[in-house]
Amino acid sequence: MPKTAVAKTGSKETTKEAKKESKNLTSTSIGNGGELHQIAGKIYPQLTTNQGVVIADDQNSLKASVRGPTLLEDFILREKITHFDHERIPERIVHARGTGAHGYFELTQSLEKYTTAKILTETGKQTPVFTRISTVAGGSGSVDTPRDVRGFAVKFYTSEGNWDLVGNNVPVFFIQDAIKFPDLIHAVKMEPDRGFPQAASAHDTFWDFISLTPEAMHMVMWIMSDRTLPRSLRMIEGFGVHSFRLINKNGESTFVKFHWRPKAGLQSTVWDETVKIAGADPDFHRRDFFEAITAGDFPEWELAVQLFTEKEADAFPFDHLDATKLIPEELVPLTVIGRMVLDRWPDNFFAETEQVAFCPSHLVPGIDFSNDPLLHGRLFSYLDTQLSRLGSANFHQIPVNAPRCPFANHQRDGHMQMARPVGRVAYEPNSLAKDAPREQPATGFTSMAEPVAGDKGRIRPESFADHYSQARQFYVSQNETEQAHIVAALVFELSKVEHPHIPLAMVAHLLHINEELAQRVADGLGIKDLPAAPAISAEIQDLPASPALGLIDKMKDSLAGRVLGILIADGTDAKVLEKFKAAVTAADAKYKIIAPRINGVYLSDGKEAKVDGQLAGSPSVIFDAVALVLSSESAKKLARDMAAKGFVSDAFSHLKAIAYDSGGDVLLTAAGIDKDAAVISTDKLKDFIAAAKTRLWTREEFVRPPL
Ligand code: HDD
Repeated sequence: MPKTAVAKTGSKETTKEAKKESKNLTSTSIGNGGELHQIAGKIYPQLTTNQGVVIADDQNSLKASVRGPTLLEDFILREKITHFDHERIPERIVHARGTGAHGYFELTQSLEKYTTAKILTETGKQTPVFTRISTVAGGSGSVDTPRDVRGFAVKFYTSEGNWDLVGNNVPVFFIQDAIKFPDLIHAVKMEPDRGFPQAASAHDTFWDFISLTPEAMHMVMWIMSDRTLPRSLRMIEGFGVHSFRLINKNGESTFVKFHWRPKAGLQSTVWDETVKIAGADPDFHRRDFFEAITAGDFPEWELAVQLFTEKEADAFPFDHLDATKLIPEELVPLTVIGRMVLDRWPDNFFAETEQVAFCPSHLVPGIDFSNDPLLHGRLFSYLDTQLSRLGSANFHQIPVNAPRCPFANHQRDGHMQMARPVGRVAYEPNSLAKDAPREQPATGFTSMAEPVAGDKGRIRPESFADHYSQARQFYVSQNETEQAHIVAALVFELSKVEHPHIPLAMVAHLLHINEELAQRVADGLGIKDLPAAPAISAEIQDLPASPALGLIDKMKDSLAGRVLGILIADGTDAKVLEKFKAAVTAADAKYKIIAPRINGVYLSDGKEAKVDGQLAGSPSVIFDAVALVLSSESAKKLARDMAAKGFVSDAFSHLKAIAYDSGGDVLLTAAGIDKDAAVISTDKLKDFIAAAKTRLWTREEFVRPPL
């Protein structure tokens, strides 16, 4: 027996700790429920095969002799390698990269007048949820921060069955009909002949498709805004996008749109920062979410609804069944009806975040679909994709997908069947099993009895024809900075396109949205002669600006949930540092100490500082604001260090507040920073805290002159 595998089994250790540990371990590891054994005083469960056979040696495969061939007989080796070979499942064709968490939803205002759904009528009750937030285009190993829409999918484990609200952080979509979805996704994903770019829309095929799809123009305005560059997953809005129906006890229907609004307010990064974050921390959003939840700083959203009748909908100047349109809040105000708190990180990423299966077709009685043709295609697509992704019609039995209310029917068998139904009856109606599940006509799910008439055909309604009015409304609702960022994004993306006719076609569309926008983008691309705007069939309306569509004004005037980076080095004034840390903590923010070395940094009082990050691996892009608390000696040395100068100049370029003491001042000078209102001495901590809550937008014209 090899030395490494000395495993004494059968120890009957009964201390409290041992019992606790065995409970934890056996509850999370299938097949390890057997006896405990002890190595070096620590209690472990026995390592076994999947058949429960205790393994004596997990370090060496079975050989014919000491230097001889490995034997096929080694069932332990083969089981282990076979399982490993099958560990990956097909990643989601879209939204492959995601981060999920458990939590609860609590209704604060009943919608009893509109629906029978208990989740929307029982106030005060906490319903468990699992929420997954994702990027769309990139693979599961792609970075967290490309310019991309974020998926916002919530599974409510209601007492009446699972309800999945599968939305995005943008309230509209690219296309009006689901039949175009494969084309859209093929266009945005990496180009098939070359296998790049990964997680990026800045390439020919995406913009080719978009330039030939006028209905995408409204969504294009949203994705070119900073909404697609979130600072944190805790700081994005969520939208159900489609209209749904609520059905009350009299069978009456009211249309509804669902909105999630983050308690932490909205916040985005600027493009240059986003690009650098991708290198500094590809898991930036996942890590941020993990750190917030495990620190008890739970992400929270309000759920709000827009409610409107069929008659009101008929009077809208657009068709609410068209997913490229939103309903301005000025037209139908939002009513907050509840809140969602995410308070538990999953135990296992694969078991939960990867295997969670959302389907817009998962509805509960009292909620119903509208006739949005995009939604209807989705009702098919998600169930279908789960079958290929999870490999079995029994995916609903995976714990993260299983309803938390009783469920019973006569569906049987199939791959990976976990249930063990008893009895001889697997059909209904039946007279043989009195306790078999039966239909419930009074309380079960019924579809709204909507009258339907008309000619069958591959038809697009005339009411879907206006593709530009809301795009225009979005653009005029942005402030100067936000507009400048949209221009810069379009110029960046279209500059990556190799075929010149494509940017030209895009500029032509932009002319319908806003002439100044089109001109600025054309200038940025070096296009001298503006193209003609494409012919259109619907008149473009000048809709009033809607403040709800902006972003910067939705940033919260608070440091809660933000993270500051404090750059220190040998000799940092311990008192200044302490005062600074206390002020940040009092403002509800977190901080991380960054230094040239992770260990052995001594402060002015001779004590060793606890350092969270080494300078080269912790650039300022991963912080909301920074402080430079340095001795003059250290500052002089750092003044020759590009990582230190980059720390400062990036913070400045990304419009962040910077606090400095006398040593910090030396570094500011070395980095060539001209002090402005948000570069503040550590003597004025209050001013710094106020400045750190936002960004100094007026600085932008000095660091990035608008196009
Ligand atoms: Fe989709 C995943 C959101 C249109 C087909 N979609 C997926 C996810 C989100 C959305 C958040 C990830 C769910 C998760 O975390 O597992 N999708 C949307 C929104 C849309 C939309 C808000 C428009 C309003 N999707 C859409 C259409 C189709 C799909 C029109 C197909 C006809 N979507 C899928 C899919 C995915 C998916 C292929 C991939 C993985 C999955 O379903 O579970 O079926």
